[in-house]
Amino acid sequence: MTGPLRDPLDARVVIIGAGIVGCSLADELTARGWRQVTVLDQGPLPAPGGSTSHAPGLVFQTNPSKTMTEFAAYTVRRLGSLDDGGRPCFHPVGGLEIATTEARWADLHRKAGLAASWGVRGGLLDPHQCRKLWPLLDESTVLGGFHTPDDGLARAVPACRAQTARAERRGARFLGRHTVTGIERAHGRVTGVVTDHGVIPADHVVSAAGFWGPVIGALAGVEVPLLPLAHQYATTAPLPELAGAHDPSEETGRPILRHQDRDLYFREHVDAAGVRLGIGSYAHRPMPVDPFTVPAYDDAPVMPSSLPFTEADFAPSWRDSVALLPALGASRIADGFNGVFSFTPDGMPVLGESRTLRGFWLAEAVWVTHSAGVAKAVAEWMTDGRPATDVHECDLARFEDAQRSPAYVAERGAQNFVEVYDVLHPLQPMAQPRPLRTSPFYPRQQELGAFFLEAGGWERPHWYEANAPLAVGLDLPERDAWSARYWSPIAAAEAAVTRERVALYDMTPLRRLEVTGPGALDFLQRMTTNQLAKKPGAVTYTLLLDAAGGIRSDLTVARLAADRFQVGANSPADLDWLLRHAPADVGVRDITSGTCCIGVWGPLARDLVQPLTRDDFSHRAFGYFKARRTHLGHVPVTALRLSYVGELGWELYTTADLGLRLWDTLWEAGRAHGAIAAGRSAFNSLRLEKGYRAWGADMTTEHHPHEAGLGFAVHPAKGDFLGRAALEGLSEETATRKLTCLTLDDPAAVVLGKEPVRVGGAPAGYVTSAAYGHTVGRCVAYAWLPAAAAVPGTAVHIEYFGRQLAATVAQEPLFDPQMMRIRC
Ligand code: FAD
Ligand code: THG
Repeated sequence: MTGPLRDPLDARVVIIGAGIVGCSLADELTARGWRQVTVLDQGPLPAPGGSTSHAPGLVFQTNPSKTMTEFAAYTVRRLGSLDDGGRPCFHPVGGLEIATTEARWADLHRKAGLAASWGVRGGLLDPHQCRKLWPLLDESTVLGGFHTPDDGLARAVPACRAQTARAERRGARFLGRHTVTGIERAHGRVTGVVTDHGVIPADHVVSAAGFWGPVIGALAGVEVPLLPLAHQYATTAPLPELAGAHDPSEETGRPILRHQDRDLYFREHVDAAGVRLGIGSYAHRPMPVDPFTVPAYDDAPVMPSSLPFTEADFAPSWRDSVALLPALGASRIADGFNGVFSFTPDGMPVLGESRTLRGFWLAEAVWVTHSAGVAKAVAEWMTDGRPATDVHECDLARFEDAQRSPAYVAERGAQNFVEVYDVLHPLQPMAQPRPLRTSPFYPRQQELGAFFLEAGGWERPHWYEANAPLAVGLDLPERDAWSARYWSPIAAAEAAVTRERVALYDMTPLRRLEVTGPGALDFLQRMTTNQLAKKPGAVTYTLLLDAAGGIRSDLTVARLAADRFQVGANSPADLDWLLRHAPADVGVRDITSGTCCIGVWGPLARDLVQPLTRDDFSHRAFGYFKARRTHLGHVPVTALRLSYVGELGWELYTTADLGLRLWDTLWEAGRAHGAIAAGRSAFNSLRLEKGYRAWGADMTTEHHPHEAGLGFAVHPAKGDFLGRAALEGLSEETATRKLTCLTLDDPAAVVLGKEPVRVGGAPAGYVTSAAYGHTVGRCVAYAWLPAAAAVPGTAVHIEYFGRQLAATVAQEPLFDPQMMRIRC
């Protein structure tokens, strides 16, 4: 334990794994003054035989995730500044992704937008310009390319060596040929690491064991959801066509090249013998590897992470390589191997401290590309309690129970390998395993022709084909092919019915936590920003902040009894966060799976619900943001009067066993009022018109409440709460950037989210979420913009597939600012 008298800088850290992640983390921790850092590896240093030891080191920074792009950008800067024997550890040769299909060429336009959103330099090139960068390209097969001059090649082993040397100068120890065989623990904390050379005491243990993560996790009793897979990498014989252009000491010259339509990437290897081409392929069948049976370093033919090259698997990739670079036809594969590294169910790394074993950290499933950025974030997490960058997409706590089974991890991991270079629509679900989680209403939803997409393992209706007749004759603008995917004009009809009559929404996937016990009120008061000391029956919208005032989540808290609260939350990380902080006299429990919820919303919601109960559901008797227990027909329900879609109505909760009965009861009662079932697509449109934020997309820990337009939920006068001190002196007036409501000028234009926003032609921000506002007749987009631009009336442009769409900053909310529809 880190005793109270010990200097925090003397915390004893053991990092398992001296690959690029372990070495980078030792560097970052010692840079922050931590001086008791030990790095262990079972293999010899500096190339102990993990994935890093033979990584070709291509770094393409642009990623749909802002977080991942920032990790990569930091890695480029960090490795570029590292010196290994007088040579840098990063070559900024640039990156070139080429398109040979129309779909890819369109996607590269979208990618150029992402790059602009996250601040990566890049430009689209015509085939001729591509060929100038890569003379061997068959220009006739190429439609165009995306060139990113700051991407390049990381020299992973030299980067390990340089960071090791620097960390050692600051006091860190690196011990090769030390195999970890156990994790010691006491009272829910790590106390040490068992190795074949004895026990090393530790206050923190970080598993940076790459694809061996599940093995180390098993020693600690912590599930590590990743799947090791082999990936083919081959090198050609020296190519005379490439010779001469390079200085051999530079190792490489031309941009790294991606041919994603054929799941291929290329780099040059320059040495005294000439220039060879390295070819990596994701085109082959998934080849999973059991990390528990990987041979030890001395027993492995080459290295534990390097399996024999299976030539037959590479044959189609060789043909595709020759088709793209015809000069290869005269050459051959000289060398190859099947190299192993990690894939996760969602393609993102697994970072953070286990809640059940404190002091046990994971930094797994990280590419060389993101290594230094991840190391910085984990080091900040360990030393300051939070990373500066929002890491919710990488957080170990993001997985649902149903997403941690070995079967799920295996299926999704393999699928992520297959899809790694695919053109992926942001709404595109994975095919398997589905359906996994269904609400009790699922059979009725199927009867109504629900179109399901998946989130958190849940099947969620996006619209219902049964409503198709309502969409007939609607005058809707034509959509482009991309924005028309996973969308239907039926959603517009569902939105209209919600505004005009009443609709049923399946809110079952909305996370529900129960917080109970004598200390429950004090606990929630301390954890959240708003005043919760209200009578039972009150519902409050409130925020979870971290110590720096960053938004961890937004919640609704219903006080159902003096010491019982129902919390409407966002991700599994909310449960994790509350459990971490809960004192002994408070119980926190996730009740989502055993319960269900229907939102009944629209001007006729009261007409639908009132006849089903003897309780008075009038505005006077059952006000806005109030809760009560009642019966609707045979079904006991908890009713919360609130609405994320901005209409009169209730969220109606009951236990899962009664779910179908609740649905049927409401459905029957709804007939007289023209009620329909409506899906997420309409839901998202309605909530954006109303200006309601979605945590994770619109705001994260990188934002404080006043910037995000959520200052109204912060009540410093109620007493102390986590993050309060950090908000002191901050207000809407002091905010330098703001979450801003935009509407697109052209009523036919649509954007989907993450597009760059320009003000006066200069990059100014990015779209967080967007949807067509069917009531306002325009696309609504929320965006982060500098405060100076966040003034209603300001003209901006949103880039969509290379086109600059005119948009205007609007006064928010666009719909019902007087709350006439809700408070009635
Ligand atoms: P590793 O480098 O695997 O390090 C983990 C270490 O933990 C190992 O050295 C291992 O010996 C040690 N260890 C495990 N168990 C124990 C134990 N019980 N006791 C002690 N030590 C233990 N990434 C890119 O960004 N760009 C690319 O172009 C790229 N190309 C790739 C091509 C191939 C063929 C492969 C295989 C991977 C590629 N990657 C690429 C992925 C990248 O190499 C890995 O994601 C990255 O190197 C992982 O680094 P790491 O430090 O997490 O893991
Ligand atoms: N329902 C319930 N809990 C939830 C959500 C929900 N928790 C997570 C997430 N969704 C929270 N998001 C919101 C956002 C806005 C509102 C409710 C939940 C909302 N806001 C009103 C407003 O801003 O005008 C009320 C604010 C107030 O009166 O304080 O209704 O969908 N159960």
